[in-house]
Amino acid sequence: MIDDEIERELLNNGAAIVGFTEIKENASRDIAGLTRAVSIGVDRKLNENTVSLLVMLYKKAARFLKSKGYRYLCIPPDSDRIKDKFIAKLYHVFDHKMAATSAGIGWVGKNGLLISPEYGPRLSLVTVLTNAPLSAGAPIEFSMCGGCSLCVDFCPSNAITGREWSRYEPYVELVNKDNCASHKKKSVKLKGKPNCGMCINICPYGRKNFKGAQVVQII
Ligand code: B12
Ligand code: SF4
Ligand code: SF4
Repeated sequence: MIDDEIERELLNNGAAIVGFTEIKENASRDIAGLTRAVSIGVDRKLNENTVSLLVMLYKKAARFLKSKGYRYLCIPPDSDRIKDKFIAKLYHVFDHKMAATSAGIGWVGKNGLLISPEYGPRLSLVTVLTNAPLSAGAPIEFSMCGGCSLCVDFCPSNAITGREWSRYEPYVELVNKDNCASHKKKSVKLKGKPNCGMCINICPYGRKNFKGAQVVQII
């Protein structure tokens, strides 16, 4: 099956996880016809090397889909290099976390990030839209953060509101993006780029031997 083939190709080339989803209800007119999405996650923090790996993976997926005669549109991993281009406009109508929750890879945590049970918030994501007849995974409907509030308590800019995501109320304000962005600008730069990521480092999901957020104690 095409699903198995594309999944194998991506896993063999460095992806940690691959999911498929149907997007016709949530897509804008600009991408009508591309009703399926391949959501690809790599188990690495978002930095320059990770962006290169994600770009290599979406090109693999694109080449594969093209070879089978299907259309595709790759949504790039970060916005920096493509400001003012058409694709940057799509972030607000179609983003990587939406694809990943819809494909059943994980939920959106209180920290506003995609959390997978296996990898926590440590996945960096990329999405390829296509008209290939891929199967669709079962969407994740609710957050599994439970009683944990580590990211809320430790965010240095108080950006994390503590509210919970659900597929039925997906746009509640989880993170005050302005607070986060201005803190990142002031903090230590990593390879010339503003960075923080405390809300990734502190999250217990995806750590070895972790059984569930409810058992977390703040020390
Ligand atoms: C812009 C951006 C930022 C900006 C935000 C500025 C702003 N004013 O908007 C700033 C600079 C703050 C930022 C910070 C960070 N970012 Co950023 N960012 C992005 C970017 C480029 C676009 C996000 C966006 O605007 N999405 C559109 C809005 C509407 O979505 P949202 O509110 O973020 O998410 C909602 C939807 O996904 C919705 N949803 C989820 N499932 C479903 C299902 C359905 C059916 C529906 C309808 C909706 C829905 O629920 C979410 C919560 O409300 C994405 C890359 C991308 N193209 O997705 C990376 C991205 C989100 N960032 C990422 C990362 C890693 C970070 C940082 C950790 C970087 C760092 N080291 O400091 C921080 C974390 C901040 C935080 N806790 O959220 C990763 C997240 C990976 C993950 N596991 O989730 C992404 C996906 C990049 C990538 N390729 O991996 N980021
Ligand atoms: S990246 Fe830092 S400032 Fe932004 S939400 Fe996460 S912990 Fe808070
Ligand atoms: S640190 Fe806790 S509350 Fe925050 S995203 Fe992770 S599990 Fe959810």
